[in-house]
Amino acid sequence: MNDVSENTYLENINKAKTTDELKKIEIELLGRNGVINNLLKKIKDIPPDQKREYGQKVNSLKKKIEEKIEEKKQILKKNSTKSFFDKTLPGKTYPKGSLHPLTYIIEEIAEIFSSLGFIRVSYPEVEWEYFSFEALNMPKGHPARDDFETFFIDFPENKQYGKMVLSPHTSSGQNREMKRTTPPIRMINIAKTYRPNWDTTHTPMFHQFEGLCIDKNINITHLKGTINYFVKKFFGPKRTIRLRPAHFQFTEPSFEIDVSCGVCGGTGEINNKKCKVCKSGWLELAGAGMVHPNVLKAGGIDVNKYSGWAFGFGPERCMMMREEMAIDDIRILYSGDIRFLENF
Ligand code: FA5
Repeated sequence: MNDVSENTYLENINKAKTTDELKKIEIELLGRNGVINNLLKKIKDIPPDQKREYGQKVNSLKKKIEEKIEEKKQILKKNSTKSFFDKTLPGKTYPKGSLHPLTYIIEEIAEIFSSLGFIRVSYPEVEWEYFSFEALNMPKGHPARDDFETFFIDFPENKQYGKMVLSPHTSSGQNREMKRTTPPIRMINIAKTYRPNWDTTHTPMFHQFEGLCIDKNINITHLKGTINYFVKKFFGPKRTIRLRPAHFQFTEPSFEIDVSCGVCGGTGEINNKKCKVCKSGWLELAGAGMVHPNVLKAGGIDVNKYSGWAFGFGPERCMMMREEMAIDDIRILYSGDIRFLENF
């Protein structure tokens, strides 16, 4: 019996994690064949003049052990009541989060085009002016650049590529895709785009998906067929499209694509009154056209061998034009309003 063994006994008591473990230690130390009793049994072998001191030491150790065990019992009792767990109570429920509704729409769009063999890509959100404009047949100072009002980045200008901008449209990816790969090209570029607008149909950050198809003998019928396929898959078999002449510097000829209104069935009227949603039976959906030869040339494509078309849609607008969505203000999508988001 020495200080080392005394410390070990007390430490073991301290380490006990459960009352069962403590009980086991108590038996080992204070039980009939335990440490203390064995020490007491040895008293007969102690010289008579040392017996008294020996007996006192053993009793003092016994007392310390008893006190420590009692103290530990109280601690374990307190802890066990604190962590009492009633398995029969109903579990806690936490509100489930979900992806933003537009993310689901984008995935759906990507899947439709993937089924037609279009490869999904995305190009820089912060882009050089060259890819957003020059490569798209819009040289510096060209008024058509005003149509894509642009956020400029405070960054040193590049001699070859000009200023840095927040990409104002996914058409910026056309030149990059032409340089990344060779025809046949089937690109679907889905990305964030930016313009300083804010009203019921415009937000400063929005998305676009850009289709680009370049191959031998590509013509407008392929463009119409592809968009028609998309519209029927996305909006339903009753919806139809029409192409209206328009102007984009990077396509020739160019079109606006309209989709028949899902609310009035494309008639423009409900109960002899003008349809409030479309007013005409048609909703404007996207810009499109045959890729301008200058754009193909800037991408290193042989214009005598290849032709192509491109389109650019806004997925937010597509979402709004779905009958079941009933969204009349695009800004709700980015308002962070949980009452709206919870519906998806
Ligand atoms: C363009 O951006 C062209 N790059 C489209 C294109 C691609 C034409 C390829 C030809 C060939 P536009 O500015 O019309 O075109 O925008 C296309 C679509 O983006 C719009 O129909 C609309 O759905 C969406 N859009 C444009 N600005 C915003 C905005 N501020 N907020 C939400 N959606 C927008």
